[in-house]
Amino acid sequence: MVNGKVWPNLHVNPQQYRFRLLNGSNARFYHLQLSNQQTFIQIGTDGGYLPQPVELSSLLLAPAERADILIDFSEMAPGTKVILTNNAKAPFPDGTTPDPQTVGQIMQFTVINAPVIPQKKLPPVLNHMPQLTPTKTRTLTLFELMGPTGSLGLTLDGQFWRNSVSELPQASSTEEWQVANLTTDTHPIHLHLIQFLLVGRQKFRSDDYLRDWKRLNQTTPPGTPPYYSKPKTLSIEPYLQGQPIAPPQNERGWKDTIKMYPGEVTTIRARFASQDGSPFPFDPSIGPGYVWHCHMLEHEDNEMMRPLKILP
Ligand SMILES: [Cu+2]
Repeated sequence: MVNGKVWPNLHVNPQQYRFRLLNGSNARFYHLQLSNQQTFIQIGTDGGYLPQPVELSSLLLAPAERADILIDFSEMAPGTKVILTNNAKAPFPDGTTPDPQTVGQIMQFTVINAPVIPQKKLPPVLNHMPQLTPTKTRTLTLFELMGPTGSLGLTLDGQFWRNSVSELPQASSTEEWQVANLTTDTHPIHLHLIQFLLVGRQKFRSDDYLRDWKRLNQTTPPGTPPYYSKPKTLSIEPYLQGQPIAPPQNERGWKDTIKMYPGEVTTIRARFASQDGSPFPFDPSIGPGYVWHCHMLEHEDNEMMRPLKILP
């Protein structure tokens, strides 16, 4: 469904169009492509322009992620129909392939007979990203609570929403968050209040880390309810595998929601200040405070959300 319509058609002039995409689905990821295999250009992410325009043949968009893209219809003859398709498995990444006749189709464009409007050339540089230097590093986990008959829910660091606040960044400080995904799903992790930068991702021995993390931490009280209160940090360094994976070109802009893949540690740098680095024009330490959470609705409403309190 696009803007409230199922499989809509949009008549387009033979020219370049700008589309601002938001994945508003509960849990479904979209891996978008054009049916004529044409490439398109991404110019923006969640929080503004990318450093440079990025040419893409496909785009993976998780729930709550945004993308600012340009599609050029100027080379297409009037009457041409192009379909925006999706082949992302659900749940992502190991679920079932979408039916090409239903959720495999998003919308159709039909090129109409109209004069071609010459397009403006894109500037080579769209935005300048700052170098963020962290003064604190946190290692956190995406953690599935398992019971004798299977999953009991998804959590951040094994904690419930109601457990005391554990993420309390100082206003105007920069923190590096290394988030180890110990589950089998990709989670779009969203921080409120600020935009952050992706440092990179890296594979790690998640089974060994999970085993050692459970040894280090005890459930409170043991058994039921099976949550972890004030979990201790387990260094991720000894478990890392291979080389760090640099951010893809189209994830090098400001983000507030980032895909965290299974078996990977995702590292972000967050400056708890205005986007330009200046102090907030308000007191962010005043309640009720903020949150960070997975943006899949069924996860965030089942404990995969935690308070985020800013210290003055
Ligand atoms: Cu999730």
